[in-house]
Amino acid sequence: MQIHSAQFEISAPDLDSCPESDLPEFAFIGRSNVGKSSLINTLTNKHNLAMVSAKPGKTRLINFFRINQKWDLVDLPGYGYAKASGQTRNKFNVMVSDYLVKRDNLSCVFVLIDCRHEAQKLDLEFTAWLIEYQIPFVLVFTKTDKVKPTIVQKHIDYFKKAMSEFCDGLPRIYTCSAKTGTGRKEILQFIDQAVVNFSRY
Ligand SMILES: Nc1nc2c(ncn2[C@@H]2O[C@H](COP(=O)(O)OP(=O)(O)O)[C@@H](O)[C@H]2O)c(=O)[nH]1
Ligand SMILES: [Mg+2]
Repeated sequence: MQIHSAQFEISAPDLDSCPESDLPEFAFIGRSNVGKSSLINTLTNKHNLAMVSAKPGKTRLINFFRINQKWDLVDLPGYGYAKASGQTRNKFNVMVSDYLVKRDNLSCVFVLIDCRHEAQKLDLEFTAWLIEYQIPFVLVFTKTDKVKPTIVQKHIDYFKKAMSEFCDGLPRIYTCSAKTGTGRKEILQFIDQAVVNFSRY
């Protein structure tokens, strides 16, 4: 897929404030610092598109970007937002889970995982939660340029093994590097296909 246009659309503080839309949505989520903004910029070829999500006050909002006038990329707040107090964190979780569970035009969630670490409890818990709620998702292991391919593979295998404890099949898995552009083509190809299937449906 070629990216012809990518524009920031709107930020929403909760599900009710999300724009009405019939276009398929692809939501990106992961722990903060996982490389989400970098991946969004790489995918869209816009080197400060996701900057808007990093502006003070926007990091805890659902940010919508319209791509090629055909689909929406949705930047979700990082889960496990460590600095938020109990009440803020709770509100944030409700907002994200509300969006993920109830958004009708959500096509797929991209769960970003830092390939440099062994499977983290929070990431596993989140994938288990997605499975429980039957929300379609794929895994994206980020920052692959930072470690040797054997380490990347070891961490992917470990994650798969941990997931097999609570899930039958396994999700689609991608690897990416915002530095080298690895994985960009494959991820965009997957979205392209999902957009076609979504229109048919
Ligand atoms: N080497 C390398 N660094 C990356 C990559 N992706 C992100 N980073 C760096 O990791 C840090 C966090 O990235 P950012 O995209 O802001 O993460 P976010 O908090 O998930 O949005 C920044 O310093 C990025 O430059 C990558 O693929 N390779
Ligand atoms: Mg960011």
